[in-house]
Amino acid sequence: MATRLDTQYFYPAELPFALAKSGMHPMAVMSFGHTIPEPVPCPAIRLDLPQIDGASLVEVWTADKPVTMCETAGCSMAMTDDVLIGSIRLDEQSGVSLDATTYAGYRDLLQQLRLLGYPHLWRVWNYFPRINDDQDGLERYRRFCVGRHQALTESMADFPTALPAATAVGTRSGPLQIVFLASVHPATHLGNPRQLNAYEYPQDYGPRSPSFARATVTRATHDTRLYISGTASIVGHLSRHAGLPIEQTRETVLNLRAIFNQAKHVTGVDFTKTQRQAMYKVYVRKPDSLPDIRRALQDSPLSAHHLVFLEGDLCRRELLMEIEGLIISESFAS
Ligand code: 3EB
Repeated sequence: MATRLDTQYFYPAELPFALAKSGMHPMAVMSFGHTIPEPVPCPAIRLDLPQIDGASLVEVWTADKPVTMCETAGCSMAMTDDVLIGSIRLDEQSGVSLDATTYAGYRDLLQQLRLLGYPHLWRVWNYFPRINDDQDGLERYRRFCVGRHQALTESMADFPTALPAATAVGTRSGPLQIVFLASVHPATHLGNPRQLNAYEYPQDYGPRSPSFARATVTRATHDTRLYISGTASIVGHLSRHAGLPIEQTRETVLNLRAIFNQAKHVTGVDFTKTQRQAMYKVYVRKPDSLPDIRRALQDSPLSAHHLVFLEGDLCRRELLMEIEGLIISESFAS
């Protein structure tokens, strides 16, 4: 039987109790802008991305089967017999460019996944500070894309079609952190018909294109999951509505709808009708645009679901917000 993964949110004070619950096998704990009470029995991912919509929460990933931990080559990983969650932290050394640091991180994590037998990347989250700053004549996000592209083209079979859904968001401080979900089983990666594939962006956006898919669908015994990448106000390859948070939010919702349609078209699952759980993270560049973004979301299908609002920088200067999602369906994809 495939592992049943669960993703839940807790208040930090509840964490020791939640992690000790019988039948819960913790795989990862993620915190946003505050500290996680020590100790935790699994990889702990601490992100300086302040939660801006109220009491801070901790995200906990668990499995319904025993979990094995593994720490090696800077990777901190938790795995069952079919899925693996890991994170790698890379402190940036002075004089070393972000593309070199990113390349080394991706190379090491891909090697670990191959050695351990979980070669299929399902979902990746990338976090690092000063994402829009210039480093030696090239924006740090663009340097990150160069290093990621180099490592993935070198060692990923079926590049670019096997690229997974991803997020890349700028933190206020901290190392480069790459969080990854991988499996012994392949997944299905989707494009968004309203947007050019990011891996086909023209060079106007940097010397190497961003290596990710718009969404990834995974199938297991218990459910089918749609992991939606960080999705912003981009149509084709052009940013829309510079400086306008309400309009950017509406455009982003149109992009999310298009991904739901594409998922139905490709997998046969209507995630809008069969969802058991839906969770969204809304990354907001400037906290003062939160009321506008919230209002724009009130008229959208997202308003019925669990939303977490985090302050973070986006990978194009004009983008003010971005939304990622995880939608779990009761149905089985064909
Ligand atoms: C975009 O669509 C917006 O580089 O991994 C969104 C999600 C974005 C992931 C990444 C970038 C990434 O191009 C930016």
